[in-house]
Amino acid sequence: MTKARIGVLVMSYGTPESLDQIEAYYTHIRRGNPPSAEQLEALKSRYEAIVGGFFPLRENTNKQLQGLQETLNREHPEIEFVCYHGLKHAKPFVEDGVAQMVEDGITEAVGVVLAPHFSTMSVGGYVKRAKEKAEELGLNIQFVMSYHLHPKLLQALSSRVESALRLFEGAKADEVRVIFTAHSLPEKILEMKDPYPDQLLATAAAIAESVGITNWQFGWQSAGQTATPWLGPDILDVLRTISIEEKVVKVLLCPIGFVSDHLEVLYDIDIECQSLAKELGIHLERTESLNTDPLYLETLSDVVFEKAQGEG
Ligand code: FEC
Repeated sequence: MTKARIGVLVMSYGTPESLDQIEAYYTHIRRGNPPSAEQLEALKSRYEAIVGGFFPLRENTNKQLQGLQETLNREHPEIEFVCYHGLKHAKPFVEDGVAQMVEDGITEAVGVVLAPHFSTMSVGGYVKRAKEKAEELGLNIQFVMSYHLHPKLLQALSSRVESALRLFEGAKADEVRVIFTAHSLPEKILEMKDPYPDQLLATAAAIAESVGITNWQFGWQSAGQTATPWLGPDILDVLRTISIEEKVVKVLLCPIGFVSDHLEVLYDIDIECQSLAKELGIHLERTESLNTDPLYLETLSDVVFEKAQGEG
């Protein structure tokens, strides 16, 4: 008997592969509006400043996709799972991934985004594009919408918080302020009753409970430079406020909205937040990114398998 074959569309943000691709990438993010020369230079210099290679997201996403495919096929040998990239702002685009599946003869598929929390503007955007292309090509595809409270995800994140707290040698229990962060979005998502902020707070509260910390809060990061207001408080303002008003000197940042090392972690936290922390006299640490943590890959494998079985 031949095995059932299921395609998995692994959707993620996408990144340029070289400095000369940044303009096209940025233009795509800005829905076809090219950035000004100053905006382009500012973005280029952020990529050039990050440690660990210019574009680590590409390699990390490749490894996550490979790891997910291996985990799925190891845990469910009765099915053949084949994973495909579907990137939001770079090639292969979400639509390319769907088209490739159809070309390869796949008829049943599951889509999952490498971001645990649902927002109409993030996960909703990926799903809409994949659905439209799948309908056009006659592919049957189901989507995982969020997995922010999956026990293995919480376990992976909690153990990262515990390890990073040990970097504050000699600190008393609850002396370190733990700040959970995620990518900000335009405030207008609140009018749409978007679940994004509540899902993020639920993840943060579950980690805090499992680690046994009470000294924690939430902050938004990486807001865009647009005329419309974005969700706040911004993490840089949070650092200033807790330093000035509460005299906090030990801070651990835990970017729960991201699953990989990339610009928003390696620049926005490791360079921008770290430099402000130094100015303020704060000892700042960050939890390690999930990248290919087996618990994260098992989380993805579980939610994809459940969806393929018509559950979840
Ligand atoms: O390392 C890399 O090359 C890519 C890092 C990267 C990730 C990422 C994830 C998210 N974003 C989300 C929302 C927005 C909205 C805008 C926006 C703009 C940018 C720009 C860059 C960028 N984002 Fe991003 N994002 C990453 C990188 N993002 C670069 C453009 C310059 C800038 O504003 O900094 C505003 C778009 C607009 O102008 O309309 C909104 C969300 C996530 C997390 C979920 C996900 O991964 O999809 C939400 C990684």
